[in-house]
Order: sequence, then structure tokens, then C-alpha cells
Amino acid sequence: MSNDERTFVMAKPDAVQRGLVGTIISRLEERGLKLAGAKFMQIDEELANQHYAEHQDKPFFDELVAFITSGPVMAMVWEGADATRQVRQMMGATDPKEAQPGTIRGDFGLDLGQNIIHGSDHEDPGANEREIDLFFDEEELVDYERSDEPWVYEDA
Ligand code: IDP
Repeated sequence: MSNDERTFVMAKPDAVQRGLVGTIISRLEERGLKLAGAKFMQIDEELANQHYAEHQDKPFFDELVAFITSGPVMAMVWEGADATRQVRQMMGATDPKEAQPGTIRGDFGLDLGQNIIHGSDHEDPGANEREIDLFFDEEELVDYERSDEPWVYEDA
């Protein structure tokens, strides 16, 4: 398995307003995942429509777009072995009320519509690359080694 799989992660507007951006970054960093890009930004309606295109026919779509454009977000790219699936596990279930304690949603959320974090779907092949391309230009992503990599990966 390669150690350089990249996945798209976003601290949603509720995470920014509640001061949880640092906590989210810390959890991913401490796991051994490597930050490859970050952008503190305001999502406009066009980008929201593109990002959530798969949900456009759902009854909650307008609410979802209104929420994700309601304030700034921290868009990020994280890298590591099995990164997409591992981040999803760390996020917990979509509805924070169903998310296990110890997960980000399970520790910090109580409402399906305000569930703190987005991570690319590991069950949708290519979703990580598509979302990274939507939010970042290639030159905004950084390739580097973290000094603890040999202590995270036996084969590093
Ligand atoms: P995910 O974020 O865990 O991948 P998705 O099913 O892709 O979950 O849904 C995208 C986002 O849409 C969720 O994170 C959640 O904020 C919102 N959402 C999903 N289902 C509902 C719903 O039934 N009502 C309101 N918001 C919803």
C-alpha cells in the first residue's frame, strides 16, 4: 500500500465558528497523516453546487448549500496510507447522533445538518481526486517529508 494517498477534508462553517479547526488538524496530524495543502476560504454558491452535485435532487440540498456557504471553511488535503478511508473512520457517521464517541462527529456534534467535517467518500472511487481538483490547483499542494515518517511507517 502506498503511503501517499491524498484525500480532501474540510472543516465546515460550524467547525470554524466553534473554534474546532485546530482540534481537527491536531487529530489528523497526530494520527500520522501529512498536511499537503490548506486554504481558509469562503465557498460561493457555484462551488457549493459543484461540490455537492450528487445531492442536487435531495430534499435537503438547498439547506446544505446555504449551510456550506454560510461562513468560511478550512479546505485541506491530507496524505497518508489509506488516507481516504482512515479519515472517514476518524470522522464517524454522517449523523453525529449516530457517530461513535472518539470520532470527530461523535465527540463534537449533535445535528445532521451541522456535522463539522467533510471527507472524501472512500466508497466512491476517484472522489478524493475530483474534490482535490475542485478546490486546489496542483501548485497549491506541497510535497515534502515529515521527519517522523520512519516512526509512522515501517517501510518509510
Ligand atoms: P457525508 O458528509 O458523511 O459524506 P453525505 O451523505 O455525502 O454524508 O451528505 C453530505 C452532507 O449533507 C452531510 O455531511 C450532511 O451535512 C448533509 N446531510 C446528509 N443527509 C442530510 C439530511 O437528511 N438532512 C440534512 N442534511 C443532510
